[in-house]
Amino acid sequence: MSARQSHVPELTDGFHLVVDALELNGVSTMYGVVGIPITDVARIAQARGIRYIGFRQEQAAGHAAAAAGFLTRRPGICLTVSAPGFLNGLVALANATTNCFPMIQISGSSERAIIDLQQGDYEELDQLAAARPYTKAAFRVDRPEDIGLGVARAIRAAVSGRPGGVYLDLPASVLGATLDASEGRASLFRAVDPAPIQLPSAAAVDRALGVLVRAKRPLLILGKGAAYARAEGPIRTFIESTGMPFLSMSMAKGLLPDDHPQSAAAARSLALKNADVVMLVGARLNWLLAHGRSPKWSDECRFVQVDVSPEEIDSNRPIAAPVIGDIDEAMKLLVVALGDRPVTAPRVWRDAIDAKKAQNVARMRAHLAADAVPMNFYGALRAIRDVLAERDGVFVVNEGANTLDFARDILPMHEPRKRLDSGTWGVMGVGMGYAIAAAVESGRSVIAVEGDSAFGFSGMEVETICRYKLPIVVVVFNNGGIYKGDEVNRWSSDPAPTVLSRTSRYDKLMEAFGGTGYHAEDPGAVSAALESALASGKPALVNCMIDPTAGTESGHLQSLNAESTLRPSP
Ligand code: ADP
Ligand code: TZD
Ligand code: MG
Repeated sequence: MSARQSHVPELTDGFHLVVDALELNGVSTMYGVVGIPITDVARIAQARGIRYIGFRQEQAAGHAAAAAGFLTRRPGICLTVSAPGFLNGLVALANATTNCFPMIQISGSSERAIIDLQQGDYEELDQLAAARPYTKAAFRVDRPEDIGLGVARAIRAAVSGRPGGVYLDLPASVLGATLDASEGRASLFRAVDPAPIQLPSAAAVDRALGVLVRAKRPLLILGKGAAYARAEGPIRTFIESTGMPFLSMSMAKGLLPDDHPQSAAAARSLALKNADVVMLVGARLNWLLAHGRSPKWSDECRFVQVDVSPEEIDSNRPIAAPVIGDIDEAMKLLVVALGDRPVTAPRVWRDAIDAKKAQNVARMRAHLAADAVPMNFYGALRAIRDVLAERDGVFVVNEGANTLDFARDILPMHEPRKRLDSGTWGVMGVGMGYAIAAAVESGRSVIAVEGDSAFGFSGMEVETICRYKLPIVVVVFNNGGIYKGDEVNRWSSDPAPTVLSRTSRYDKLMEAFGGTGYHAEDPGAVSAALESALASGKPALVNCMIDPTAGTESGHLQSLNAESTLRPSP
């Protein structure tokens, strides 16, 4: 070897530094769609032992990353190409931010100098500017030696405080730039304590108990922030020692089992309307809780709110006792404080809730037993419920309108963080991404209960499910439409706006990619299909035929649906 060659420095480049930085910070899985300029990020990640799950469309990959973030409390990573790939992923990043899920979208981008002068580069877009309004934070790395810092800042921004979506822009020139390997190594670091636990003050805890002690009709509402905080231990102790009735928002279901005697789920309206003190634990007073306003709520109701985000307080109703901090820690402090200042939910209130529950449970039982022909939501969901009752650890993913509303009420959850659904935005298209992330991150089985419209938003990811051989059973509730399948277009021969083809055989789509398809027209066929699919642990899809007249427009959200009083007459 000549003296000259021996001085050639060992080199690294932006591609390697990105992967090195992610690995150093504990990232073990990435979701995405590759292409110019980020393909080698995925290859190098695989070479380093980071799992890369390649999707058919970025939106589903992004939803997978978001769900991974919710389930693991580490930022889910979504890798996208420039401009259109970036924009496809941005929907999921915005949805993650809205839902308070930690996620980082890492996107390649084109030549800055050309983008900034709008000279028409390949996939030209000012991605950083486009991402900023929809994210918790957005960064661009303009020099390879800043990659380590950019990754660390992105991680910290995603998981600290209220978690959310973070955008990290990596121009192709930075990915391809080389630098001395030792200089590169020295530029990387592991973020220390990226999500520091915050504690509420003793005064805040005391104030909260002061409000609760005087309550005649207290109610506790659990939201998905409590699920994210993994606070089921102290929450259960608090609820059981106070005797307070509780309601679980959909993704908080299972923190305490739905059949817990203090669950007020089957008396929800009565509980909301009559409560005089409501304690919100990781739940926002947004549209999902009617903003805390009448007529659903009492105007006299006072609030205790446990949340990590101080700006959330007073957003809809004045909060008498804000408790700002991590829910797990806050609930532990509240439990300790109960020792000196016990809170007891009055018996008459609990009895009133129990009486209403008994009525509603009997009514639901009759619906579930009715066995309507053709099969309706009740029959199909009874079958799914009974199969789930025999198994632990199965995830339920759920989207649609009626399919969502009925399944949320009928499928009981017994374990925390096992239900993933349309969430804060009521968004369609999350189903396959959420199901894939749940299976990838946990190795457990997933049942995705999907409206036929909802499934269509990410249906091609069935190929992804098959390619990675994931234990996912997709159940498509085929009622031939958005909400219903029986609308007739009174004005032309085109299908009506809400109509989809009811003759669709979604099961064949799964078969096309090597999975198992089932077609079910009655509850018995649904349970047989589910039993066999879950036992096999292989990808499956049940085309579950539902009466096209069974749903209602907008599901449970009719009050939000603006309808024209001036529709033309036929
Ligand atoms: P849901 O839709 O279930 O009602 P939301 O998404 O509206 O729940 O509310 C979740 C809330 O939980 C957010 O206000 C968020 O700031 C809060 N949160 C998330 N993680 C934590 C945590 N670890 N500790 C405290 N609050 C948290
Ligand atoms: N697009 C996106 C991204 N999210 C949405 N929520 C909608 C459109 C509007 N929308 C709903 O709010 S529910 C729904 C749409 C299109 C589908 C309902 O039909 P479904 O469920 O087949 O999924 P049901 O059981 O037929 O009601
Ligand atoms: Mg439908």
